[in-house]
Amino acid sequence: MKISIPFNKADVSNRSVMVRLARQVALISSAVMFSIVMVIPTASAELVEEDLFNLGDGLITRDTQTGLRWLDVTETQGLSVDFILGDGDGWLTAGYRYATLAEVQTLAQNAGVVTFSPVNIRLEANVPGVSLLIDLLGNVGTTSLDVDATRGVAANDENDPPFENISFANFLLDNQAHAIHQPFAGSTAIPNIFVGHFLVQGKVEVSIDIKPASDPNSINLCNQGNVTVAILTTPNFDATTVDPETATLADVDVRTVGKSDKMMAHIEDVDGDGDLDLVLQFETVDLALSPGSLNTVATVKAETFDGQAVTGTDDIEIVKDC
Ligand SMILES: [Ca+2]
Ligand SMILES: [Ca+2]
Ligand SMILES: [Ca+2]
Ligand SMILES: [Ca+2]
Repeated sequence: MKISIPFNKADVSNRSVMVRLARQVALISSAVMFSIVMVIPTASAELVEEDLFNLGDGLITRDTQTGLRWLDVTETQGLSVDFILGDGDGWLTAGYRYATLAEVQTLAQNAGVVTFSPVNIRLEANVPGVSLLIDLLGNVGTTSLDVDATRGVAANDENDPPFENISFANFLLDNQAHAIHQPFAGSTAIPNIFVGHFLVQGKVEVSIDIKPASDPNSINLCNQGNVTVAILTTPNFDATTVDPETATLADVDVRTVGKSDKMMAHIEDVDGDGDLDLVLQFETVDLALSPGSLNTVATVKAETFDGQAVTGTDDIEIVKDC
């Protein structure tokens, strides 16, 4: 049976079906390896364009360094932030989320953008990374922008011919990269045809500090005590949203004590920068770590209370094994 689903932004139910199909199609696509390597800017990062709904649609850009899969911004063009966050079109159900500002910046760097201001990229058209991002993620731009307008993925602005631009207009709601191109004029509810959304699939990288206030992070595996790990709050991530019950360090759960198995986890501003961090204790002897060069980092894996996977790593030094 041939399944034909019209692409119509006004028809929410049809597009929701498309999103539900996306995972299946993505699996099929990756199975047949129908992907084109667009660029290899560095030895460690490749941006690979992949298909989502149909062979050759190129709607996904996979960053091999971060593991994130970026949805073309044109797929969410003209939608409001509230519509996306209300799971309109079913992107959230399909495992997509808003990228963080840091993730967008890393993507730009991996595309070869060398310098940009913290929020906006505004570079001349011949800058390779900007053109590449537009090639990969699509263009929700217009050719009649005001020169000073906040811009997104826009090419060949007729008012400003030397420039192609990618910028992140409104980092609303905890610095998530909601929008590219044109301001929302303060409303997340109003759709705007010049707005696309940076949606990604993949884990959130978080900052952690193993043994807060000590460096190097020496671990004596004979020690009967605990290793303390802080998940740090940053402008892009609120560590207090992490569910301690889901957290592991080197495959070990957070230590529990007492008759009621109370978790050794608490919230504290552990680095004294004014925001609250999550502090966790893990039993040292249980850690799945080995001495020598085998383990030079340790990884915390966890989920937020609303189910987003997060991961963070920090350097360690095993000083004694038992
Ligand atoms: Ca694409
Ligand atoms: Ca430390
Ligand atoms: Ca902080
Ligand atoms: Ca803090």
